[in-house]
Amino acid sequence: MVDKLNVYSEILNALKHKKLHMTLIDPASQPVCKAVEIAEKADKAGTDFFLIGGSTNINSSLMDDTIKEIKKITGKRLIIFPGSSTMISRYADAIYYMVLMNSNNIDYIMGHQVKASILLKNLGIETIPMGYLIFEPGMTVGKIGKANLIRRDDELTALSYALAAELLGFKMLYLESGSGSPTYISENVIRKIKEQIKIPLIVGGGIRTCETARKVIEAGADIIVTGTLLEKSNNVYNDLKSIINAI
Ligand code: 1GP
Repeated sequence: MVDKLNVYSEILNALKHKKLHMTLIDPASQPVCKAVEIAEKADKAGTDFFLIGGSTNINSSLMDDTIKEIKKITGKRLIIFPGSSTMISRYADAIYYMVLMNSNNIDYIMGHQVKASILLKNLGIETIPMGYLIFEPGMTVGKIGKANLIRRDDELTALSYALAAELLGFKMLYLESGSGSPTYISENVIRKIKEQIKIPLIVGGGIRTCETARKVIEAGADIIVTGTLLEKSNNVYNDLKSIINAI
């Protein structure tokens, strides 16, 4: 039987050999059957992990259905990428236990985490503590999360948050420009942060081409996340394959 409590170790082990790609599936963006179709193609294209979640219109029953169905077609790990404490599914392999560090709303800093803690403990689900930073333009998650958006070129503020994340003991750091963003996290910001922190660095938002993926990885990202590309693409397999090859 696969040990349920080792997703973080699997990520660290995989990072010893290569950069990683994570496929984000937002259950609110399409019917479950379409989410499964996307996941199947992403799996074949070589994605490493699946993130399931989003900012709005998702409850635990939709999370359950989506995760259960995707598990039927892949052996890869499914990690909850929660927008709130109501998006927990017992069927996931792990959850990013995130703190939106630059939120102006205490709910996203310590509210949802506290609301979910007893359930998470009872389910025995692996939690991966993660610092989450939202940059301009932020898109939906920036608005919902009441983020005090970090300017795209503000390396000093970004670095201050990143160091705080590591000093607080977070096991990963996620730099987000927002799903569907027209821009992606600046290479200078990624480079500056990567020089100073040791925890794995995830970058997402606005990555739609292999050129962008390569730039983000070369700047120092350990893991890239793509979501919107897969929802909009007419050829998920090819588009994703070229990004995964690039990284
Ligand atoms: C959103 O970073 C992810 O949380 C993915 O963004 O949908 O723009 O790929 P995209």
